[in-house]
Amino acid sequence: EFVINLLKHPVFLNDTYTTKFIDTTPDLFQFRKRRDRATKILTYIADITVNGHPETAGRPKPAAEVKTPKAPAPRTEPAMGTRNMLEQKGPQAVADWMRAQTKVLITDTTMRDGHQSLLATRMRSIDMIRVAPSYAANLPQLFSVECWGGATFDVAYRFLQECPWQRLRDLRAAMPNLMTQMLLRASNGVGYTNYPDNVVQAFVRQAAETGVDVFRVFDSLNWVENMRVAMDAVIEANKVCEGTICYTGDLLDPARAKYDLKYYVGMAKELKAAGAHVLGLKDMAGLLKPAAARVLVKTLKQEVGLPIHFHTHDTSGAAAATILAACDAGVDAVDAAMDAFSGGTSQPCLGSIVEALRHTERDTGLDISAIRDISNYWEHVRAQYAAFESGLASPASEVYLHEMPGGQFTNLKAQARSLGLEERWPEVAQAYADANQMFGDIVKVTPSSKVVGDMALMMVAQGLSRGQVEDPAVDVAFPDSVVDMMKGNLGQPHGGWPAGIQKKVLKGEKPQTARPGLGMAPVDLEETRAKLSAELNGFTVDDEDLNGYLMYPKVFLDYMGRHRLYGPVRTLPTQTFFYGMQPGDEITAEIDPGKTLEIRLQAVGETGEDGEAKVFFELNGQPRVIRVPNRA
Ligand code: 3PY
Ligand code: ZN
Repeated sequence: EFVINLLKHPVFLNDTYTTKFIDTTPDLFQFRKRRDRATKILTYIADITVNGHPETAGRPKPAAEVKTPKAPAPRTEPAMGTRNMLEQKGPQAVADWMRAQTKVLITDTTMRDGHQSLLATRMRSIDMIRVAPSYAANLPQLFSVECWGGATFDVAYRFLQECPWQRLRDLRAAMPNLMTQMLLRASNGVGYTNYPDNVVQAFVRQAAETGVDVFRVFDSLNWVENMRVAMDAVIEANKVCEGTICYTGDLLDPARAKYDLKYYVGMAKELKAAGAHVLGLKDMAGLLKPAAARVLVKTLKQEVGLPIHFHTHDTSGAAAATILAACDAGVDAVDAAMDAFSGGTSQPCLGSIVEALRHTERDTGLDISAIRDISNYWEHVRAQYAAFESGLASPASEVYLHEMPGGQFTNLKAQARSLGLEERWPEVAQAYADANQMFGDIVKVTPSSKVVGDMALMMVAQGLSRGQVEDPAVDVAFPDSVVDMMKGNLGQPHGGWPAGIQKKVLKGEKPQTARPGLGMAPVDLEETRAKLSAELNGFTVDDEDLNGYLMYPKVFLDYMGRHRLYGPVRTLPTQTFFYGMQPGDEITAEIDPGKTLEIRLQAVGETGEDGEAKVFFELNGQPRVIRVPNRA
């Protein structure tokens, strides 16, 4: 039995703060009274029922028959897993154990990269926490569960109105035998910009304490110099440091010789020297082809000696072939996603890889019926998020042209749509490739990929060719992100920035070549905590909140402001969260362990002269009327 404590976080217990958000949006809610959490939740449901959720407006709706998903029952007590090994013997022992296995080890990415790549990162914690005990009990042989970091951190606060730390704590508690894994953008933390060293260090310390076991650390320009602070912090926390190479280009193409075998081996050796326990091989766009994987994995194994953990995306449709080739070549661990969250811009299908390796030397030993049960659950989860589907229906060999990361592809498409450029997508893809070459053929992954995307959209929107952009005689107003990157604020790429474009972008300003963190003063953490607390009317700011604020000050404050109005909405079923309720609907929400609200929507009344709608509920059998402004 696991106790899933949804609500012990102080954010949910303290009710005394206000923020600018409330001051600046007085129309949102007229009431000033302190309200209990149940009333807040009812207010949220009433508001969404009357006004709709801004995130799902105008988007496809889940089918009428979609129900709250039910997780498969744990079949036994959780057996000992990798987490127990880490706790008892430390990260080096885990790495040694990895190398000693003949079986291929599997990481499930469904709870992080799977939905980040397929559903714009919108999966809510409750849908993960509900199935976590089934993972612990039924799939104890998993290497790890990737469930945190990357884009999930800010999306939780920003769009899902929930605390990412609490998600981590709950998942950690529900899977005590399995290693949790996160994606960390080195000095860029889980953000899009370089942070001061002590902010990165504090973030890693907190992530380790709240529940991350494996840190996959990468730099968006593959600059090891810019990874050390984060890697050192992971090692210091006694967690598994997966120092990661981002793969780009085409290893076997002589025309792309910038990223050849020597380059990757050199970087891998640097990562080993920097203390990596495991070598991550991150093919974020899914560009590594099977034959190249064979060569790369075999050589890295021979030359470096670290266990290798391979991550790819199935955008091309050929990723499973690459994974199997990597397995032949001796890769130690691979990433995959459960059926319903696999394929396309996500990872290849976990169950299919397990079956492909069955009865071979490298058999994973995972139970296919347990995988199927869990995967069926995920299918129901995905059905709830129809609003966030990208509509990408088939494999895209075009990925070899533009080289966009799986997590960016659908995002950039949505951005193009919002600029009215959707019809001209092939031009965007070409411009992305051109912008990449213009910047010197760089590694493209968050945040460098965003810079290339910004440039590409601008080129298409303004009808600029690469030649024109590079021509000193043509005036170009470059996107801020491009200026920032050319200044050296994301670090240095292999071979440096091309002098011509850098000069044009910077208009004579001198770029920096030192590690960006070197020039950043440390943040006074206690002073920041005190100021934040004052801004929140004396709310006690714990370390998790402080670290959330340091990564995303405005996003965090907005989250806190909404939290004061709406309370612990993370406990609502996903359908209710995004669509409100229909008269006659009944739901339950567990706002504390053992404290469950039974909520029934009776009716939505007329909107009065004051512009407020009355919404009639039954809360645990008692009638409650909630008034919300009708903004619809
Ligand atoms: C992220 O940084 O969020 C990524 O998924 C990069 O691949
Ligand atoms: Zn990925």
